[in-house]
Amino acid sequence: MASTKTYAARAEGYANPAARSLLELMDRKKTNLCVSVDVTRKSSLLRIIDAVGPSVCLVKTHIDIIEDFDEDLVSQLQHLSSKHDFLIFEDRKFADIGNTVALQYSRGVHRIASWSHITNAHPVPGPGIITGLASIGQPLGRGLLLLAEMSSAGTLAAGAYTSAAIDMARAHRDFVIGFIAMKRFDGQEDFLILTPGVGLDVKGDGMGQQYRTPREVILDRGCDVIIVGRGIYGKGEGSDDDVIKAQAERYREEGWKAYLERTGQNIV
Ligand code: 5BU
Repeated sequence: MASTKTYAARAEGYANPAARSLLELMDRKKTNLCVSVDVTRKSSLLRIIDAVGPSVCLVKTHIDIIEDFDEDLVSQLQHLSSKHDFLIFEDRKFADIGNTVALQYSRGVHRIASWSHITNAHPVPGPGIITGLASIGQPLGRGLLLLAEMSSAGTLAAGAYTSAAIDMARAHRDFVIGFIAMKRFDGQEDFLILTPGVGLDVKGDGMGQQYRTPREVILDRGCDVIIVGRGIYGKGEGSDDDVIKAQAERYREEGWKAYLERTGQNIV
């Protein structure tokens, strides 16, 4: 059962380099926290990432909301990734035919595949979306997550749609490393489950987002990585660094405690 095995033990089961690196570094850094940084200025993005860096395994970006994006931002992001030992996840949510997503992933101003270790896609177009993204990402050692479920109220990604997403992933295990989902699914294969909609202080945002605690997500639902945004950086372009650092550590501790309990490693 993937949910009771340690991250380190599961790393060995993955041929995909991004999945392997992620699990190894989660074990090494003792963190299952991904911080999602949804700010619009390059300076805010880099400041927040530098502040949360010691606490995270993964930093999630929406690069298309940055108003002053440039090549230097990518260099600095890569520098922070080495400095603090975390991977980068561009939450691009690709959703087109294979040929188009291959271009969106590799070209344009953002050239996502060149710097993002992990990205994600909606299964809605069918398996061609995986073939298209894999043609670019696989030679670079990248990994893909499929959106099997979403955290927002009223999501259509449920039931038969979710089952079809799992089947698509099973057929492409070399490149599809897991899911964005709200719970672990039964099955023989080990997939990574990354889960947004995590907050300790509020239940929603008035725009459909629904929050659960790290404990509910990691311990009760068997997910692997908690994705936390505003619960850590606050509002707008972000709180002060010391507040952000303290919040990141608070979520890291909660997530890690739940993982230790799940895997029977809790120190009494
Ligand atoms: P928040 O500030 O913790 O609510 O941010 C959550 C982030 O996760 C945000 O970047 C969303 O785009 C992203 N997200 C989500 O909230 N729910 C989903 O189902 C998916 C992504 Br997929």
